[in-house]
Amino acid sequence: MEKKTYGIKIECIQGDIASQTGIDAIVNAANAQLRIGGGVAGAIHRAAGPGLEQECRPLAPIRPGEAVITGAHNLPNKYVIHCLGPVYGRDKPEDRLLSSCYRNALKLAEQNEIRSVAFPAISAGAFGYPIEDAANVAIKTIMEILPDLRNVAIIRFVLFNTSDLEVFNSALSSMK
Ligand code: AR6
Repeated sequence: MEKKTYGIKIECIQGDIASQTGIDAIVNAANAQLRIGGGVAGAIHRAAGPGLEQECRPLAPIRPGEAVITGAHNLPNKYVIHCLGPVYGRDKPEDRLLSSCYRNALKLAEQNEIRSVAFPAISAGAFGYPIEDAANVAIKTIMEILPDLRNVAIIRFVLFNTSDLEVFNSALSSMK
């Protein structure tokens, strides 16, 4: 589904974050070392090629809630914004740290005059964040930031499977 608020389009789709043609920046659910890993990070680094890890090396490590930006190498985008989400049950307070990921990613997007950004469900895989809670934090945070955005006009959530898509759709539709 999609929604337009403050002139900004927010949409949720099912798909692979590493094949978002036509989107300026994709967001990586990174590890602290910004290395290739599993899940989103694995898909992004495999599609980007080894140049991405090389560019990431001097930027690591990052802490939960932080974000850094790099080029996109062989991906069909201009930038990758790498966020380290909280490990559920370990990095606290989880909701604040997860919210910071979205805030810091959008701050970098604004600074780099990025028009469109695609996010995965940060922390909702290997890091164990329950998908409903992760979706609510993600959508609520985005809604709070919308009035401050000047450059970003499209925010896309890319969910890997239909059940996660339904959860994000219902979080989005329940927001004013
Ligand atoms: N496109 C979109 N979503 C995906 C994709 C994909 N290609 N692959 C998985 N997902 P995760 P995290 C979904 O584990 O929880 C890594 O190993 C997945 O179903 O990628 O933040 C890193 O190296 C889940 O809903 O990120 C870190 O160590 C969501 O994306 C650690 O995992 C996030 O899953 C980060 O864990």
